[in-house]
Amino acid sequence: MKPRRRVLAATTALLAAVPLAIAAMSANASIPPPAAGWTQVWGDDFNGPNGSLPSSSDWIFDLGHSYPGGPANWGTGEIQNYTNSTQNIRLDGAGNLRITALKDGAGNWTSSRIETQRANFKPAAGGKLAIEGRIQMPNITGEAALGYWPAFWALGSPFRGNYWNWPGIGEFDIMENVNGINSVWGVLHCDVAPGGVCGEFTGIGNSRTCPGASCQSAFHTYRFEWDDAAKTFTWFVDGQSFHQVTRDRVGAGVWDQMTSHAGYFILLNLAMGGAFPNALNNNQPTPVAATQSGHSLVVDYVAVYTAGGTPPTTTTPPPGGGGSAYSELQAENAAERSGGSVGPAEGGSGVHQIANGGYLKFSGVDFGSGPARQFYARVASGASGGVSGLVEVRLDSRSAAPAGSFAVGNTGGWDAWRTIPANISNISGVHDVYITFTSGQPAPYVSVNWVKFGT
Ligand SMILES: [Ca+2]
Ligand SMILES: [Ca+2]
Repeated sequence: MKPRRRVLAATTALLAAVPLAIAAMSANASIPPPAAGWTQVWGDDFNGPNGSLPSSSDWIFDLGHSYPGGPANWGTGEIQNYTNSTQNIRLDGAGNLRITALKDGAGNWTSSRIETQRANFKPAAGGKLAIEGRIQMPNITGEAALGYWPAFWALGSPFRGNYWNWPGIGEFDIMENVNGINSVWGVLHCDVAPGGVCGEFTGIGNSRTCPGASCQSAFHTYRFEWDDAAKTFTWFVDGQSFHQVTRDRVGAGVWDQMTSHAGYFILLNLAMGGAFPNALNNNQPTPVAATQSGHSLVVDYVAVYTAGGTPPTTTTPPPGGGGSAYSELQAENAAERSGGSVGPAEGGSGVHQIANGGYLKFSGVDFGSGPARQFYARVASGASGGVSGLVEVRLDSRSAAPAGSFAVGNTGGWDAWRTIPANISNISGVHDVYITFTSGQPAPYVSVNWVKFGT
């Protein structure tokens, strides 16, 4: 969401030296094999026919001027309308994703923003996580670039479906840039805003010029590493580290708040205007009349790697329930079900169109010593306007008081899946888990793919 930020850190960039222009590197490479000791756990090389969209099994398209019910202008003051038109976002047929900002005849800007379906990128306990992308920023500088704001970044998973818990859930800005300046910014957002240990809305950041050819004229590799053993976050450009934040700097409580949830999702976007580019334009609004339409953020690949550590224990629930509370409990495998119907969901199955009074029972779910404090459900809803209801967690009895719940209404359609978190009272030990559905209207209001718990 990247709210109003970085006014202080940003000023240093104006003093950055202008580097020598060097011939651009090759336009496309494939995802590099992991270094020794590392494993690639996810990636997109953006191979596909020219003019096609990036895969919706990997990416969610963020549309319009905000998340549904989220802060206006994506919390940053950016002015563009995000679309999923291939005019704004497409594969180029040469192995790259291109996100293009366009101004129409009336002066309105459009562009695109995507985020990974997966929202659980994190290192194993004691291990490392790396998020890496090979990217060329929009190839434009000077007055014609005023307002361009490309970004490659990650947000903590509890943000999805909530949208008001920033920055405690954590934000890693792996690569950000504004106004065609030859610099990459790396920033951590955390704790509370304004203020807090991350000094919001600026965050804890640093910037540097791109090595060799400018950030605009060539591809560079931007990488973020999270080391759970050393308790550090480190930012790199072309293998050179330029920023690091340690747990000691933010304190164990803030560190744990942003590292103990289910993990992070990755975003790519090209914003126009907003607080950050405005701040670097002498606090004058951007874009300006001279800002040139039609330039693209070009992404060769995004890849996620892990190394070392102890992987979390995951057990496959036996049919009918059971298993770990911290793995996905598939709705379609519930030991008992009332309401809804089993059907396809996201490549697997789910329970569709549940209404008031429905429930799912999972028998003998093991929370261990926990305690679990988070509940997540993967849900979708095509409910008509005004129709909503609760998804509730109850232990050991359908009539027990809920341990936690969230409300859900239309998510954008019965296939528009979202992971929605809720706080729950501390749970440990083994319990029968009932997911109950309560609404004031009789119409179906929610489909469920799976549920799980987190500490
Ligand atoms: Ca590629
Ligand atoms: Ca399922």
